[in-house]
Amino acid sequence: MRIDVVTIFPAFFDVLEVSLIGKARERGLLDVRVHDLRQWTHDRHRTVDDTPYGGGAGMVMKPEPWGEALDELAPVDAEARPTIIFPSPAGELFRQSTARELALHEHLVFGCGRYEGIDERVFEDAAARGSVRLISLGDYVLNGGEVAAMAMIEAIGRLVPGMVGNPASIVEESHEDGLLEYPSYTKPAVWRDRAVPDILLSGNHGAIAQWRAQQQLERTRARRPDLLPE
Ligand code: 6GU
Repeated sequence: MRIDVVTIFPAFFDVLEVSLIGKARERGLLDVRVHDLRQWTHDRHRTVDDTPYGGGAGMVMKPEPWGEALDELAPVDAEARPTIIFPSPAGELFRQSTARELALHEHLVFGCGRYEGIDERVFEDAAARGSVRLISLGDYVLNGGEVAAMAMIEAIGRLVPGMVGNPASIVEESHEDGLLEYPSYTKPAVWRDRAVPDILLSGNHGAIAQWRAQQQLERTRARRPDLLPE
């Protein structure tokens, strides 16, 4: 999978090198390229934003550098159309199912804007080049799309076929089956007077599976009742 990231803060993405994604990169499964939006400016101050038409607080990202970035990374006449993702608190919610779906795409382009926004015409221009998605991490506000893009790249990247060492570990994690994960324990069997639940030491795999499923349900009911059907 190829991922292009356009940002005014390329340094945010330096840690991709050392993470799980860094390994995938070395193995050629993931090709992540980070681009400084300012390379597509032409004035002495490398300006990327301006005051909003109609007034109001904050600055809006100018369309011209974005247009040139997209000309290069997602040309209108290309045979393959990328999926162009703009992290935005005004977007659809990012879920495990979103990550699963996006992990199947060949080419993703992330456009990281500041939270006051990008000139609306950029989204229209992008739609001529690929399929545009505005995606939010949740109902809170970050200063810009960078941290959100990092989270999405990690969630998507680890689902790219060949990425995680043991595919069963993906199937068993939180959200993959719509429920929160069951509690985990390792040695020692007693630690600071706290014992591991007896059932896990029983060797009865059927009973253990049943107990874990029950734990998943109880935790989901307690912490995330919104995930359960009525
Ligand atoms: Cl995707 N962007 C910004 N700026 N803030 C957010 C977000 C995204 N998701 C939640 N808050």
